[in-house]
Amino acid sequence: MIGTGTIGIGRSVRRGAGVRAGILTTALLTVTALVALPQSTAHAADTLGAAAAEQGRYFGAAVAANRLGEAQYAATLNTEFNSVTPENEMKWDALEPSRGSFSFGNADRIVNHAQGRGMSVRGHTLVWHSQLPGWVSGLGAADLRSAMNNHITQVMTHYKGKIHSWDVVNEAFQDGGSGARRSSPFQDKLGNGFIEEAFRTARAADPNAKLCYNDYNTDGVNAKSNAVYAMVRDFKARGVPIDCIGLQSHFNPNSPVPSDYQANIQRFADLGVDVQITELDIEGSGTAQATNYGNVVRACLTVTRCTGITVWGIPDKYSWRASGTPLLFDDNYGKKPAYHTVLSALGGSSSGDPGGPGNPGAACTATYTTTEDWGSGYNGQVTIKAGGSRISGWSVNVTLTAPQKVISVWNGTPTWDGSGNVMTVRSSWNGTLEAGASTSFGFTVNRNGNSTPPQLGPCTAS
Ligand code: 9MR
Repeated sequence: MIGTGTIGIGRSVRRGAGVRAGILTTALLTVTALVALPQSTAHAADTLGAAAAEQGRYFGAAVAANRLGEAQYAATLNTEFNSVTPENEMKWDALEPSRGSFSFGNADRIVNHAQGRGMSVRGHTLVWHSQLPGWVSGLGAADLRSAMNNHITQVMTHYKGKIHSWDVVNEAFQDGGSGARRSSPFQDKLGNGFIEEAFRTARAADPNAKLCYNDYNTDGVNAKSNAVYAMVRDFKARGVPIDCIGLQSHFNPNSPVPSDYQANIQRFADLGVDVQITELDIEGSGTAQATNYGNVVRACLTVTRCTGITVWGIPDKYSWRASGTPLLFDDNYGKKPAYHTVLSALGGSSSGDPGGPGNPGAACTATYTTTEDWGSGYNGQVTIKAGGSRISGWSVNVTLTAPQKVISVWNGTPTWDGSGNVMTVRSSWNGTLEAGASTSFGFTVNRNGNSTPPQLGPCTAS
């Protein structure tokens, strides 16, 4: 593949001229890059989003606007996911903190980020008892009704055409065996009809958005999901607009993946609505966590109308349940076993993706140094060191700030993400390292006026 040409020239440059890249060498390497770059697009299904797309699904993540400036966060989001849900930025307290005064800035930031990269957006959430500003709870019935309808209309109009699916109403049912509605300002003052009214208002505001009812502890067949099921059946029978059910799917040892998860997804689908897994996270680690994740993905794929999966965060450290390490990426953005299981359940492949299940103990570290700097450009070197056991391959992401451009790479095989800013360098001839042994790869960058140093992702080993 591309490695042969790139590395061949890179190695000969290194031998002939050392790491010093004079003008002549740089010019030669530019030729190498011109050959290498067009061939270096990512393999179709070696990311979660690409693999899900091949199954006709999306794979999304909940994101926070204030993390988008973190290079590794953005790189992982942009590389792996093709859908986003603002984790908090579209909630009522964020969008309409005081009556009639809307603040769309943070939510817009996420929507713009997603739109610029071809990702779809889930809107979360229009009517919810939580993260509700005090002024809403204080209103009388007539005022509350008009505030609710106005909120839905204003927000959906602002994002008209940009949101794939909206969680119109969130968590309106009680836990436990009653199947009753949860007490909330909406329920208490407007009665059962508030959900129907919210959906009708939503349909009028953006007829092209899919309208979802979203809840937790409705993942298996139980009293709560039965109550939601009865509501959806009633809505469908009476022509109340509803397109989808969101199963949040927050799992932990006390609330494990139910054995009838797939059957529950299927029964909702059979009512004529899509099912989306909207907030997936599963506390745990290692193989047990991976197995649970795999089961969830397979259950969704088995039901045609299960149209997409969103995980509730990217690295564990930013999860609302960080101590339970419930996500697919560790604190350093390393791919966890659960990541590989999900990718493979989606029909993707970890092959050539170091860190895959082939060598579970494999570990490595990557460190960066600038070996030469001539103002308009520089040579970077990344040293890869094997951990406590022999490894047979490694990979590391290098994120550049546009308009910087890598013009050559040696002693490693590069591929680029869609933005052209994130370069994944995999081992080639130098993949096998004994425990504690090191190797390095290098690259030349044209600054094009930007002086930000490259950001290194974690090393993953196989
Ligand atoms: O992950 C969200 C967290 O950052 C907020 O502090 C919290 C506030 O209520 O909401 C979390 O997201 C929730 C989601 O909006 C609805 N379902 C449950 C999620 C986890 O609490």
